[in-house]
Amino acid sequence: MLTKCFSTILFIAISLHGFSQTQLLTNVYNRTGVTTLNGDWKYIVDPYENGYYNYRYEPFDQQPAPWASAFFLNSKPKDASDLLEYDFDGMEDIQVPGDWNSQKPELLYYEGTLWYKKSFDYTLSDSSNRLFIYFEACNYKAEVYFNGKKLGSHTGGFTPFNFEITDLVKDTDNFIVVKVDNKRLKEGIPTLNTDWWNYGGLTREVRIVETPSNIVQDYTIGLDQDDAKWITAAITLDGSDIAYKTIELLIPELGISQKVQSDANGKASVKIKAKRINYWSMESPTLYDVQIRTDSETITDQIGFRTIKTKGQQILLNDKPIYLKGISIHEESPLRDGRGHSIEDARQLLTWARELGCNYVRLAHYPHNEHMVRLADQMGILVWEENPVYWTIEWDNPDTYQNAEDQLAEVIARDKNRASVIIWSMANETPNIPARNAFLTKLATFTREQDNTRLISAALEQKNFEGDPFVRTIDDPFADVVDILSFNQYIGWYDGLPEKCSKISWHITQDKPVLISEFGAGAKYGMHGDTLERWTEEYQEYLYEETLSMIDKLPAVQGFSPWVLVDFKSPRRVLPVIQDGWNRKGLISDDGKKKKAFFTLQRFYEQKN
Ligand code: GCB
Repeated sequence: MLTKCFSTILFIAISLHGFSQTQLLTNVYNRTGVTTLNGDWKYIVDPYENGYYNYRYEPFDQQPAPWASAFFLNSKPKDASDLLEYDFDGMEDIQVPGDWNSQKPELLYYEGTLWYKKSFDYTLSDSSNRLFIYFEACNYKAEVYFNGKKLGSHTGGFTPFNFEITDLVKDTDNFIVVKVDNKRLKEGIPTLNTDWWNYGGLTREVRIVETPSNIVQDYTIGLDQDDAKWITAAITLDGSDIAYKTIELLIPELGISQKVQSDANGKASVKIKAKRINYWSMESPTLYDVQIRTDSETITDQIGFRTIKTKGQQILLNDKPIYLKGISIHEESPLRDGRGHSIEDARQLLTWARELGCNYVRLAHYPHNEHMVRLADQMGILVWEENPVYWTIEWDNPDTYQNAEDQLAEVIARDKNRASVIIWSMANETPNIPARNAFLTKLATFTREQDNTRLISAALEQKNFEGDPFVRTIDDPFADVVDILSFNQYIGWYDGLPEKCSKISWHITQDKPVLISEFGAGAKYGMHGDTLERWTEEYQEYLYEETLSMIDKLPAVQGFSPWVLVDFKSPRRVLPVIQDGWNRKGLISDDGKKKKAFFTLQRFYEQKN
């Protein structure tokens, strides 16, 4: 990880460790040697988890000799007299990537276990090579088995994980079985209660990654945030022969070709003085081709170089103040039903954001797929990434904390080389109580240790100042921890009518940049009426007009991300005819039609320099 170790010009750390199965392979997005396992998989719906537990409710995968009825064995009857009560190959297909809810009408509301199976042949192109199976995301809990052996499990629905299968792969008849369980859990991250659809399944791509025996397992390359003339790089090798190896870092357009030697542990760090960098910015999102070469492989990436800081109430990109013209986005496909996962989904969402005039998006309320941040890098759109710590979770539960930390570590590992990502958000609308304060403070400390080159925030809540309903303040100890003070507010929707905005004054005392992370109102596309008639486009438009004029008078506000770009599915939203299972606060309807408020915000952003 990039941390304070870059204070010296050339620093090589020395330690030795092997590849653990859960350590994330870097940059699978761009790697060579990738074979997709997308497409048809067989599936079994298993609400009683009959393929996982025996009749004493003991997990089969913890028995010395699991019965053939354990689904992960993918058993077949040996002869006509053999009793077996499942057969993957006789089942229907399901598409990966994809959630099951939107693919199978009978599974729309299903929350529980579904087993996935895919068979494939695979021959290593070199017998000394290694093989990994990489999941971009699986919601929520995955138990992963390969050729009848357990590889491990993973918790958390929105971040990647991988396992090494080098010693288990055969030339023919491999089978991968994944038990996916999306039951909501009180102790989970997120917990039982959210305002979005709990899409289950192998929701993003699954890939087989073949690598040489010694690999570049991880790297962090970016600008020194204190001195933008320097590029810093930290590289970790993995394999049996990684000590004292020459690693070459090439950035041809900057004339950089720097050799560095790994330590006994396969780690290397270097700091390079760079001339004439075109810094990555919204107007000019320059990405440089970067190569990391070892004697066994070359990794390529496209990386932008920029600094991001705060100074008093300002946010500085490359030392210049910026105003974040944003919008919040859920990861739903704008092109079909269900969870978004494709580059086309990402492109449509970000193109709409661009059309709105945005230079910034809040990716709510969990890490979105990698296409989003890769495209944001290319398009010059700044990104807020969020951990799914939402509303009221089990603040006192150490396992819950660990789960939150793991999910955050995984998204940081995936996206730390993306210039577009400027904010790590710890949480959304959490209660101001001691256990939560301790939890989030620990999470923020962890995040800074992992990545001290970005800003930390969280969507907090506002409250009445000294009991006055017309004066609002942010009175929250976590406000002292964050770099950017963000809060959600729904004056005019959950809190009075739109004209209330003009009566509110703000008592914000923190000397930090302020972002309004949410405001909004529900409107059904095509429903028209008076400005005070709920659910009409006119009400939503009026609320935007009133809120924008309120915000414009607040000098501390450095940007905002209204709720939300597109209507999204939520089982909380049951009002017939109007909601029918959709949160209608989108500026765009679920079938892609722009509501009046879209143009109100677009006009505001046009005028805002
Ligand atoms: C919020 C939440 C968001 C909800 C939204 C709403 O404050 O952060 O997840 O969807 O309000 O529509 O009520």
